[in-house]
Amino acid sequence: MGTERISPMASKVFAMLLLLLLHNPIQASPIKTIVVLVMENRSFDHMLGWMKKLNPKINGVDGSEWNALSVTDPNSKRFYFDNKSHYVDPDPGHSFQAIREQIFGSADTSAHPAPMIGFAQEAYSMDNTTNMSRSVMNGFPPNKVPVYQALVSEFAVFDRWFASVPSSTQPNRLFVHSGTSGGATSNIGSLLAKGYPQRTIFEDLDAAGISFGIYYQNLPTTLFYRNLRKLKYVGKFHEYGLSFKKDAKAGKLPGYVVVEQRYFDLKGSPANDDHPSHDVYQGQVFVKEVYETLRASPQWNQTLFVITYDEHGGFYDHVPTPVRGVPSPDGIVGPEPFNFTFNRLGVRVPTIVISPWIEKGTGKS
Ligand SMILES: *[C@@H]1O[C@H](CO)[C@@H](O)[C@H](O)[C@H]1NC(C)=O
Ligand SMILES: *[C@@H]1O[C@H](CO)[C@@H](O)[C@H](O)[C@H]1NC(C)=O
Ligand SMILES: *[C@@H]1O[C@H](CO)[C@@H](O)[C@H](O)[C@H]1NC(C)=O
Ligand SMILES: *[C@@H]1O[C@H](CO)[C@@H](O)[C@H](O)[C@H]1NC(C)=O
Ligand SMILES: *[C@@H]1O[C@H](CO)[C@@H](O)[C@H](O)[C@H]1NC(C)=O
Ligand SMILES: CC(=O)N[C@H]1CO[C@H](CO)[C@@H](O)[C@@H]1O
Repeated sequence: MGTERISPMASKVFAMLLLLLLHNPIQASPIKTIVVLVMENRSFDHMLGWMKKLNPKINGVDGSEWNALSVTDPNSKRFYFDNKSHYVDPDPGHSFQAIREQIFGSADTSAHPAPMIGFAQEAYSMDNTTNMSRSVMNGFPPNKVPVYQALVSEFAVFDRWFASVPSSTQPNRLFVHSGTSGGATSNIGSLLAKGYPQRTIFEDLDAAGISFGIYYQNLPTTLFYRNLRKLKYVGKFHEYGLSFKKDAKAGKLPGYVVVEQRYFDLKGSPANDDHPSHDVYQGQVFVKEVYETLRASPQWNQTLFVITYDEHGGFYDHVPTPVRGVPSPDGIVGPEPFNFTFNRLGVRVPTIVISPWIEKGTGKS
């Protein structure tokens, strides 16, 4: 497993890669269990950019990167990328329009490569104290995200992995297991409640005779796929606390495992999805728990664990997001007023792939 450039259609390719790994009749793969954890709303540079200090092959930051408060004013205050992120951050904008401004500095999307200049400016439009502008131009020093620090140094970090849609959480989460958002470019409660109709990797796995299971905490977002609500899949949903450690310990994890985190704070159980303003420390504790559980499982030797993020959550990233040659997954055009044709990707997000079959410290662009 290397970290060669992942094609722009990250999740579509991702889904195919997973199927291939699990179901390759020609070459026997040692991987029999793939575990997927999709964290929330943080960019690559925000979480992992400073890890370049530990491994110069990682396409991260060195502090020379900056955004101006106003992209049209040459004398505007500059915010250089810094290492002072806090565990509990404000929640910057990440709607379709907000992300367009972050990437291009305006509503004009013609620039190529994408300039990545409008993060501080967009944050300023939400908070004119400049506090949020400063916070989007910051990342964590490696020792403040020690679990990722360890995983990045031991396994593979992907530094060319972009959110599938330059928009919010649910369109991107829909992409993860079905390679499309079915036209969604925002979180639309009524459509999510109805469920999205597209075919997913779960039906493909089912058809190929490969087992799958969803270990959820307070809400399985995989239920936003209508097909997963079929009665025959009821037994695929397991309460994380009751079943994950037990199944892992017994060597009974299915072939494709989705671990869903706690998306809401409950009394005594803080949210652990890393979505601002949720505490990143809780996310670290959770990732560590999943990792330790897998490592201790008799299935570890055949396991591939993928940690990725749905989207960048409004935080700066310096790598131009692909804006040319991105194929639409299904030709569906997004709703007005943007009529988005799914011809560009979102901002780069952290992705770490973990397996005993991965060479230590794999990370290059
Ligand atoms: C791990 O898997 C490989 C190939 O499937 C096998 O040769 C090896 O013995 C296994 N090691 C352990 C510790 O199970
Ligand atoms: C910031 O916004 C507040 C109102 O929302 C306004 O009173 C204040 O003048 C603004 N400050 C600056 C620096 O624009
Ligand atoms: C902005 O940050 C300053 C200094 O950290 C703090 O005193 C102030 O309360 C913050 N303002 C807002 C609106 O968060
Ligand atoms: C943050 O960056 C500064 C300047 O490069 C450096 O001196 C400092 O040690 C860094 N802080 C941490 C916690 O890594
Ligand atoms: C989006 O599509 C609608 C309906 O086809 C059309 O009326 C509108 O002008 C389009 N808007 C843009 C910005 O292309
Ligand atoms: C769990 C959570 O709060 N996630 C948020 C991530 O961002 C989207 C917007 O894209 C919010 O709607 C989600 O609530």
